Amino acid sequence: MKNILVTGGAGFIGANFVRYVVANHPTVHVTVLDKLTYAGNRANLAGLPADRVRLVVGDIADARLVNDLVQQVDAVVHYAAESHNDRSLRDPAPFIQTNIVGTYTLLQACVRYDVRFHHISTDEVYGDLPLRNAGMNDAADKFTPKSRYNPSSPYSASKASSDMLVHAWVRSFGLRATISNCSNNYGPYQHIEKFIPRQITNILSGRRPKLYGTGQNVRDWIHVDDHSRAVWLILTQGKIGETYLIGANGERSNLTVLQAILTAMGQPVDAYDHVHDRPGHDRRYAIDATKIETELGWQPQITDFSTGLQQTITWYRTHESWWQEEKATVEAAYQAVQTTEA
Ligand code: NAD
Ligand code: TDX
Repeated sequence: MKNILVTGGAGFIGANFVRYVVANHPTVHVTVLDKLTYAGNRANLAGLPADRVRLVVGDIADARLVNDLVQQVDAVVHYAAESHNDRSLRDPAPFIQTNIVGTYTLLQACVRYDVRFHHISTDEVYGDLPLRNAGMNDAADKFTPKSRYNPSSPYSASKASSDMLVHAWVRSFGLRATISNCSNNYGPYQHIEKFIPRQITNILSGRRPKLYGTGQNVRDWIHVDDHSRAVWLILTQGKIGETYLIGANGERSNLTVLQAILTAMGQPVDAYDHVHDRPGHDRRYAIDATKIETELGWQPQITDFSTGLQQTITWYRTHESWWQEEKATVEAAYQAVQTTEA
């Protein structure tokens, strides 16, 4: 792998992946294709060497541009997407266009030029799991590569559709592709509309954190750097046609995570507001990562959530200029649809 195209490389996970590649694989050159939507930010790639990383601003659904870029590389790592469930409930159209039509456009180009393709997806394609009862067998109730697709939101349905396209292009056209479905990421450069950075920046800007519903919903948290390491392994050693699930045994209720943030930031544990729940809110996600652990030898390295969270809080504290300008707009958009519960 000498030249790779990273779509969505100016977003949260894509930018962290580009930084991981630059730091750990010195012979690789990265071209980023990113539309710089509200979620993309040039600043996420600031400071990277110009002879290793090039940013092309454009749309993954632009077939001419995509064909031009794909024929110049050995592999495509496809992160670009509309990624936020709440937005997909308000306006699904860009999710269909980018996540489905955009992925299709990349697949066609990769078949035409016989380029290796890695598709970044989410555990949300499998829908949700029941909340765990005390004494329940751990391994028995997690998502595995054999779990049934059962997406709940327009976002997760569009990602499920894109996964299906990849499967079909492998089987019908011999595309050299792999898929990974990862659990909830946290770390630096995550957009402040998302749960953890929203609450951190609420506290930093004198606002109260907002919890949906009762806060009993469970997410399976993984540090973004562990995700990047896993994707690199799959890209270089994964088996064509296979799906790998990535997760770090990080199940936590939203309330637990919020209270950890409040405590780490010196606030009382009840200093937050309950707001109305997300429609169709998935109850619980949990990943069984046995396959990538046994077949590729991957293990998460950032296993202490409180340390990872503290580093993330410090990052937002020391990068106020990265998020401050947008904060009022993001909160105003939420306020238009979310009312505080009595
Ligand atoms: P993000 O919203 O932070 O970044 C998405 C990036 O894609 C942005 O830079 C945006 O400008 C770009 N983009 C959007 N539409 C585009 C288009 N039409 N053409 C080119 N670029 C476009 O998202 P993220 O959280 O970094 O997620 C990245 C990928 O990882 C997504 O595919 C998402 O489904 C997947 N994923 C995310 C998580 C998570 O916890 N955030 C977990 C599992 C999988
Ligand atoms: O203010 C909030 N309060 C709150 O309680 C927000 C923004 C969220 N939540 C809850 C909803 C979820 O249960 O926190 C949980 C996490 O919410 P999000 O950050 O919006 O993430 P989620 O919906 O779980 O989806 C994320 O993980 C899977 C990413 O956004 C997706 O791109 C990824 O596929």
